[in-house]
Amino acid sequence: MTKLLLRALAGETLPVPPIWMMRQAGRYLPEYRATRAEAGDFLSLCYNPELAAEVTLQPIRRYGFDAAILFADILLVPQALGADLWFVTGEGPRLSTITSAADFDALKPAGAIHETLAPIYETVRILSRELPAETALIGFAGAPWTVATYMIAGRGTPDQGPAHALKAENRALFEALIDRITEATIDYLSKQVEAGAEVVKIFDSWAGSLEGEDFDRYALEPAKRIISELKARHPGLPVIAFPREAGERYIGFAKATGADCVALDNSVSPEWAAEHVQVDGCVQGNLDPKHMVTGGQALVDATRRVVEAFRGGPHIFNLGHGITPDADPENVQLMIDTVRRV
Ligand code: 1CP
Repeated sequence: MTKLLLRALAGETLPVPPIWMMRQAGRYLPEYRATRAEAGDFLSLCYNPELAAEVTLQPIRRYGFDAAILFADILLVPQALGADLWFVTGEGPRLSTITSAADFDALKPAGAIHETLAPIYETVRILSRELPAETALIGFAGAPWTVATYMIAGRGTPDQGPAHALKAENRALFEALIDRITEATIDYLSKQVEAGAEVVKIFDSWAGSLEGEDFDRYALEPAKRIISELKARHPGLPVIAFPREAGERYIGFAKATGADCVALDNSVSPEWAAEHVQVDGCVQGNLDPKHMVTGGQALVDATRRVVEAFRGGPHIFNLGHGITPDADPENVQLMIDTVRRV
């Protein structure tokens, strides 16, 4: 096993950590903007296997990252389940909402998602042929809670209020939705693995708004179910879990869910995470993405601090969240050079 990312995920402590970046294919890159314009719009890009593979490869060519992440979106699963999905320029995603039993009953069964998602599997097949031999291919999906927050509200929300409200008012319906997304996610990720994904990552971007028992029931339990089913179908498959802003709940999350690696956001300090989370195995993270905008010595210092903090155990270098469209591509190169030279 020579790919650095797979070695770190297997628990190896490496002299230089493998590097990739959340949202590494994205609007901060002029070549991404050009391909997206060629595709017409964001969803057309996601469903065009040649162009989606092209934007996935762009940051690999430019920077030589150790991993590529499939270009797609977590909101394709709701669409494949029958929700309407569109993107409003300058604002973000919009979906038809799930607020009643009738809305839920109109959704398709989990097994019906592949008709819509077939082009995504084709993108994975193209990538597994075209990526350099040393680059690992990461497939992904949103975690059930995060996907549910968008399906219930019909958009991104600062506090996930509509999802918390449905959970309080109609728990049976809320849980039926979580279950449907969980089943669809297992099938979706499983097909990505069959098509050539070597690692999968589960993005629970809004895990931090679940408290107490809700965190266990709707962040931890669904992750555990997805991971155990995937590992039963694909023995040895490495899984990265990202319960963003879980704070203290990062502790023990990998053990409790069976994840091989926990991705850390930048609200926790790398020293704290090394002591409390990396003790259980590989961690990924967690440079503040703002450094990709501001650059300079502060970027170099913060990058070194992350590398130093996690040097004693298995680590995948990454940002604490996605790179933003206003980032400077030269700062990404400076980060990479700093990681590979410290
Ligand atoms: O205008 C554009 O070109 C669209 C911007 C964009 C991009 C580049 C969106 C819309 N999605 C993506 C791709 C994407 N999304 C990837 C591709 C791989 C890569 O990382 O390079 C991945 C892994 C995602 C995952 C994703 N989508 C998450 C989880 C990670 C996170 O950022 O917390 C979430 C929450 C989404 C929803 C979504 N899609 C797009 C936007 C702007 C959003 C956030 C919407 C909101 O909350 O308001």
